[in-house]
Amino acid sequence: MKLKEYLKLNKISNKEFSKLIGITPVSLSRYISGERIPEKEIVLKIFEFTHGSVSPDDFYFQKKNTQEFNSDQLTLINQMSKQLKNGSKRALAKTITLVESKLKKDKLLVQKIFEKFKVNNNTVRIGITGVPGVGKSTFIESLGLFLIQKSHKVAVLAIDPSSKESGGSILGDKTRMEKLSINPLAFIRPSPSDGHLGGVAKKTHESILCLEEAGYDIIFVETMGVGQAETAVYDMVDIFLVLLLPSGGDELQGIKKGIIELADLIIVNKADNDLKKAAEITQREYRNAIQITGKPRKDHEIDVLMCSSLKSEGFNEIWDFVLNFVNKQKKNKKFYENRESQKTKWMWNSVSNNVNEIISNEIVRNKFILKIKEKVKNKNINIFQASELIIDYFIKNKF
Ligand SMILES: Nc1nc2c(ncn2[C@@H]2O[C@H](COP(=O)(O)OP(=O)(O)OP(=O)(O)O)[C@@H](O)[C@H]2O)c(=O)[nH]1
Ligand SMILES: [Mg+2]
Repeated sequence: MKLKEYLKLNKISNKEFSKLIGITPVSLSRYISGERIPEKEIVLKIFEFTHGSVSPDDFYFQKKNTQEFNSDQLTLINQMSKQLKNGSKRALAKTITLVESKLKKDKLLVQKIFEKFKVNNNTVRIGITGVPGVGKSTFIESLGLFLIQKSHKVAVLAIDPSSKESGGSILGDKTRMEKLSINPLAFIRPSPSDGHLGGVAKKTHESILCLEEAGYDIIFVETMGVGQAETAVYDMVDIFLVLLLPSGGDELQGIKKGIIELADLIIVNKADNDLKKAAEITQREYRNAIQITGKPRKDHEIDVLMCSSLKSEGFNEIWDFVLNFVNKQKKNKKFYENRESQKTKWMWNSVSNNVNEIISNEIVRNKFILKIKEKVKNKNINIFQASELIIDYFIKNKF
């Protein structure tokens, strides 16, 4: 990073820093402005004092500064942030589209918009999983409407296992939440999974923050109970619900066993009409099963409840459980710790996404990499050497 950025980020004055490395403030400001390039010893000292954040390259190569916005762009950012804060659905949809964009210029805009976001711990982020057809969308629609009646604003991020070929998300979910999607106090966004982590949209965490900024205080994240997506969603929410079908005596359903262990609450859906009896049996079975599997996480007793999403039955009990859970977590500070550690996970996620993006952009057109590929093909070098050379190249030139 440039020295100017480093000093700003670490709140170090020019005077202080020049003293640290033993030069005059005037020389330092010349180095910062690029008017002069420092001597080798000074460059090394700066490298050492900044723990490698400011490297020799930052003085010798003038990278195009893409961080600066012109006044029109700044006005646009301010306008968008304001509209978002006022709850404009248009601004919200636009911001999430920017969040999902892979373009560098959009990423910079997103960063700028996010700078204005305030921490909001008065929201509840709810992850919902279960096998296809268990009724996740119906459940979210009914519970969502139930919560809107209690004066909440409800948002839904449905992570679609969209096929790579179509490149888009299945619209089914939106039509399945017919009533919720037209409600002024609700916002539904199907996110294309982009083939990442078996279905989790890369940008779900960022999208959640946008929704909260726009005033949505209950955020549902729907995902299917079949892949790795669950653990990723689990890492983004405050409470994780697993929906089950009434299976009346069947052993564990077509859901991965590990997913049950992630559950903060298990809900047997479709407890209505002729499925009611089967639902009661499933409830009993799972209540027994969770006792056997031992202590739940988070010092919290998990439970198995029943509901009918079609008939909107059982929601009072479910919502009481959710509120109780969140309040307890807030009391013992786990809620805040959890959100903090999720931020760190988000950071690493973002690092690895960016690194992957940089690498995959280069793989197809970089002459050096193509040469290495050729060498491997001709058996001039082995895979270990090739991977080391490539990593070395990226560290020196691209990161
Ligand atoms: N009897 C009954 N049927 C329900 C209930 N909830 C959902 N269904 C039905 O189950 C079917 C699947 O519901 P969805 O809400 O689309 O299920 P989903 O889990 O979101 O499915 P995917 O998104 O494909 O994974 C639909 O035909 C619903 O009408 C319920 O409480 N009772
Ligand atoms: Mg669904």
